[in-house]
Amino acid sequence: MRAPMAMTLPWGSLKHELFNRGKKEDSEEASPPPPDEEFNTLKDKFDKAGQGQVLQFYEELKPEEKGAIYKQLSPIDPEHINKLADTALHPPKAESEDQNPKLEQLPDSATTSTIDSKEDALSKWHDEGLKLISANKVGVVLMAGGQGTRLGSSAPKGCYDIGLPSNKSLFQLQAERILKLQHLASRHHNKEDVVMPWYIMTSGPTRKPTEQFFEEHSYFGLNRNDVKFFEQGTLPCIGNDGKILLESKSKVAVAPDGNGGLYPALTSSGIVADMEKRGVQHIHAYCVDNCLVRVADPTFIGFAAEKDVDIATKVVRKRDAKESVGLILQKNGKPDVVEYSEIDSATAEAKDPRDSNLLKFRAANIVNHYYSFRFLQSIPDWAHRLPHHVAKKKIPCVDQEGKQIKPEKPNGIKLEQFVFDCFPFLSMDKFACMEVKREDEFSPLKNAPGTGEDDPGTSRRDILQQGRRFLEEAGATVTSEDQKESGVEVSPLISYGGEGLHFLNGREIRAPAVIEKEE
Ligand code: UD2
Repeated sequence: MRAPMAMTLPWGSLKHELFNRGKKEDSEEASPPPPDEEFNTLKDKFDKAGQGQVLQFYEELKPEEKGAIYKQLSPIDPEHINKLADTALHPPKAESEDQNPKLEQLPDSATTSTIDSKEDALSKWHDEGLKLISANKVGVVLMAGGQGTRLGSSAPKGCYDIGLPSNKSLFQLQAERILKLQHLASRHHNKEDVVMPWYIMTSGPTRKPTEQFFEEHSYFGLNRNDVKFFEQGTLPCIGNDGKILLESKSKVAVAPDGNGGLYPALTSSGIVADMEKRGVQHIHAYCVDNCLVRVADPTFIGFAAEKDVDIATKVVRKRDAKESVGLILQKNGKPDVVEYSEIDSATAEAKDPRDSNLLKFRAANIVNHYYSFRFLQSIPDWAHRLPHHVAKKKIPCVDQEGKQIKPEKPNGIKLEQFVFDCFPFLSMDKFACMEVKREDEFSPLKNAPGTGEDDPGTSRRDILQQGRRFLEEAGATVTSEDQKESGVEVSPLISYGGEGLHFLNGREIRAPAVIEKEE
């Protein structure tokens, strides 16, 4: 959760920003110290930028420590960091337009709702989406670099076991939805070898444990050649005095660059090139912690393809004015998102002029986006324009004497980019929004067990209740001794979204249960 005082830095023309990210957290192999001449060049660069403090302990470091900090600092441009730090710590007076941006709901032309769309429209989109999947034109991107601080788990969120009867992790549920969809598309359109490549973005802290988890579970039955891990960039943490902070005498304090780091990473890690090689034209990108996520939802893909947009996004109706979600809206005539950490209460609580029972801004972002391949190919033209958001944080670091400090209150800022900040780069006709049912498609895992909202218990509840609804729609009767255990888990390998359960028609199922075989 970002600190409420987060601010958005204005766009800078930071072309080199795209490739000027901090080095990805490299593997452990030790690097030799640099030759004196190369070290002095680096030192001059940082001294000139007033950031020489990052090398203040260099002489006392061991050779491999010298190599490590040299390697970490080399790709960083201190002048560029100064620009970001200065704007972050001394935000310029926003121009009048930004001061009172014209916020409106999205126009009806850019939105559709599965809740009140006609069945034949939905099934047309669904078939079109399955057809594109069967033609190997669809790829999946998972944003899995977040560190799940609020959840209180040190493992990557996708590894989390929300306590289902099967004990499947979020990663396994998502992998099995991909497997099932490949199978459905193959059967529906009579195609062999249907493959949806799964590109998984990690960050420094989540990379190794994520890859290990997939190895240990043999990629959940997926072909490992079609699962590619890549890493987002990092940005240095900055003290309130604008100085880059040291985590230790030989390491700069860095943090993942936000899920907006997806764009430079897709390009620099060769993922866009891999999509091109495979002929992928339609991409679904989503948030790891939503246990109900319909990975590569054919209805969503078919809808976006039919409208021929560059970006489409799914939304649910905002639960209440305080819910920690971004709001999809129109800002100065462009599609945009106002993040929960940056919204003012008047905007959050504004009522719909047409119906005072409804919030005016109720299209809640659920990090569930469609991209056209052509849009991802254009990343180098615009990624440097993505703004940086500022979060004031307590950042462990070392002081002038090299003593470790664990601050009690925010002592600096982390900079991050948001994945939806490219929406305003589009004209409204290249953008679309699809409202979906919260109970079927959104149950985020954000908070520690027992919180009572957006936590493992609500995730488990929502999956099991959905399974119960699937069975009842298929004509089964679900009974249960205990009201609290009235749900049924339906394996994604048996049903992606409730289809194919007719074999249970007329059957009585005693909850809690797991449906994982087609008798
Ligand atoms: C995100 C959305 C918010 C709302 C909410 C709903 C953004 C910027 N905000 O807020 O509008 O939709 O989710 O659940 O999308 N991630 C990375 N690298 C990072 C940071 C995050 O890959 O450096 C991933 C993370 O693993 C997750 C997704 O981005 O899959 C969202 O991250 P989060 O859960 O930290 O975002 P949150 O809940 O603050």
